[in-house]
Amino acid sequence: MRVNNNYMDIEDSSHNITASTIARGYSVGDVLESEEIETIEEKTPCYGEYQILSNEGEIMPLAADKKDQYESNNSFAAATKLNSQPSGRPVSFTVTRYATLHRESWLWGLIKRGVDEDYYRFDLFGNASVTISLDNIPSGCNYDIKLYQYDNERYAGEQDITLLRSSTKTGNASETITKTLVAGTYYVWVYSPNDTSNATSNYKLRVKATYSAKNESIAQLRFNKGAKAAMWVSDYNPCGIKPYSYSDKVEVGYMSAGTISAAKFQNPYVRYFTSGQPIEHAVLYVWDKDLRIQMRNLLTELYNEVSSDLKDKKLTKMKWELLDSGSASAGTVGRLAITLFNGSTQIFKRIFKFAPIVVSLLKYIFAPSDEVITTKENLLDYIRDVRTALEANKDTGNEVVRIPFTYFYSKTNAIGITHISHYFDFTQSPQDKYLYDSDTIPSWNTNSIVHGTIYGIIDADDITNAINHGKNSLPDINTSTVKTISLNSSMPGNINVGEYHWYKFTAPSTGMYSFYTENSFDTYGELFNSVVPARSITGRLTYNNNGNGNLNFKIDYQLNAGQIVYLRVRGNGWTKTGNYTLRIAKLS
Ligand SMILES: [Ca+2]
Ligand SMILES: [Ca+2]
Ligand SMILES: [Ca+2]
Repeated sequence: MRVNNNYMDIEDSSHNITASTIARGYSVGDVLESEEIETIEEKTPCYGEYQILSNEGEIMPLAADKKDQYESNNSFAAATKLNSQPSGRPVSFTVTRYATLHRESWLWGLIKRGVDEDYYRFDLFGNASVTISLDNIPSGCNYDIKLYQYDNERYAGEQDITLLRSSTKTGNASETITKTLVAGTYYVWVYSPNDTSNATSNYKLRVKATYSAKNESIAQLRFNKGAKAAMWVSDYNPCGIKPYSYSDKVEVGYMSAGTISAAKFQNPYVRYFTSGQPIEHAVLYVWDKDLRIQMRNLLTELYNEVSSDLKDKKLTKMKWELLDSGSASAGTVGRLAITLFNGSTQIFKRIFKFAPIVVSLLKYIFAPSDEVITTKENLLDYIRDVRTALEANKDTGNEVVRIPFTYFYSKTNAIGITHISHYFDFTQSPQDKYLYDSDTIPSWNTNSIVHGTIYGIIDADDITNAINHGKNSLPDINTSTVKTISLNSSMPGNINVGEYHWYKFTAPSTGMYSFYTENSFDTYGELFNSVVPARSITGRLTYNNNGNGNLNFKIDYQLNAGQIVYLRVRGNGWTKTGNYTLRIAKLS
C-alpha cells in the first residue's frame, strides 16, 4: 500500500496498482476513517459448525500452534462442558480450567478467524449467584470473556443464544463477570479482541456457582409469617412455560431430519428430562384447616350444581374467571365465575363467592383445561379428585396436604416420519397419597430435578407472586392471640411445632411474682413489656428454660402495682410440643 498526500493506491506483490482512491473518487481520509471503524468493530461469537483451515501456509506463514486439551471448542455447539447433572441434590460448585488461545485459521460461514477462541458451557440446576473470572492472561495478550444464555423458550433453535454480560478490559488485566442467574444452560466465550495469543501460557478460567436454594420450615411459615399454605415453585420453567399455564400436552419444538436449517429445537437443557419420571413444576402445601374446608365447600357446590344442572353431556370450552381479581384490594369476598360451552352455546354458568385466597387458588391452580375435560363426567371426575386431595383426614388440626403439579418431556419419534415433535405434557393424574408428614419443605427432591423456591401464602396476591417467581416475601407477624391470665389461676395450653402462646398479666399489687408451667414437656418462658412479632426477642425482660424442674420453666420477677407484662410460652428450641398448665403465684 502506498499513501501520498492526496491519494492512496493499493498494490499487489509485484507493485502493480490494483486499486486507487483516485479511481473511486474518495480521499485518503475517507479510507482511513472507514478502516478505523472496521478495527473497533466487535467480534461476534460462532454458533454452529466451523471448519479448521489446514492449508493456509501462504497467508499464515507459521504452522498453527499447539492446541490445549479442550480443543476443538470453537463454537457454542462445540463448547466444552464444565459440569454435568448431579446424581442427587444439586450443590454449589466451582470449576477451574487452564487452557490457551493458539494461532489457527478457521472459518465459520464467511467469517475467517486467525486465532483460536474457546467456548465453555455450564448448566445451573437452580437459581444461583455466579462469578466468572479469567486470570493469568499472558503478557502482551488481551483476552475478553462474555456470558451467554441459551434462550429458554418454545421453538428456540441453535442460534437462539443471548448475550447477558461482557468483561472487556484492556491489556492482560483479569476479567470478571458476576450475575444472579436462573436454572438453565449458559456459555462462556473466551477470545482475544485484537487477535493476540500465546499457545504456551495458560489462562485460568474459573466459574463459581452458589445456589440460593433454601429449605423452609412449615412451622416457621405458619407461626412467624402467618401463612396458610405455601408453594414450592421450580427454578426452571420448561421452555419458559409458567406453572399451571397448561393442563395438557404442549409442543415446544420440532426437528425435521431433512435439512439442518429446519431443526427448530435444540434446547440443550432437556437432556436432563428424559428419564420418564414426572418432573415437579410446582407444589402446593396447605395446612390451614379453614382454607382447605372452604376450598372443598366451593368444589362441593360446583360438583352439586354441575351434576344437577348440566344436562348437556358434551363440553367444548370452559371459562374460569375471577370477577373480583382475588387480590387483597378486592376485599373479603372474591368471585369466581365458571362458564361451560358446547360449541358456541353456553350451557352452564355459576358465580361462586368465597374468600379471595380460595377463589384464586381454584382459578390459578385447579382450573382444568378444555382439552382434558370434554364431557360432564370428565368434569365431575376432576372435581372429585381435587376434593379428595383437599380432604385428607379432616379431623386432625395440624396435617399438611401436598399437591404437586408435574410434567413429562416426550417426543414423537415414529419410524418413517422425519418430522419429530417435542412436547412437555402437563396432563394431571390423581395421586394416591396427599398427606405430608414432615415439617420441612425441601428446595429439592428426586422428582424436582432442579431446586425450587418456597413462597408462603397468606392471601391471593401471594399466589400470583409465587407463580411469577416474584420477590415479595412475607414479613414476620404475630399469629398468636393474647390471653389474659390472673393471679393464682391455672391456664391449660397445647403447643404444636413452632407455636407460641402470649399471656397478659397485670400485677394486682407490688411484689415478687412467679410464672411457671407444670406437666411434662420441655417448656420455655419469656417475659416482655409488650408483644413482639414471631420469634423476636426485642425488649425481652427475662427468660427461663428448666427452673421449675421436669423441664418446666419458672420466672421470678418483681412487679409494681398495676404493671402489665406479657409472657410468651413456647416449646424449648421451638420444636418441643405438648400440653402444659401455666400458673402465676405471688412470692412476697
Ligand atoms: Ca483453546
Ligand atoms: Ca478453541
Ligand atoms: Ca481484556
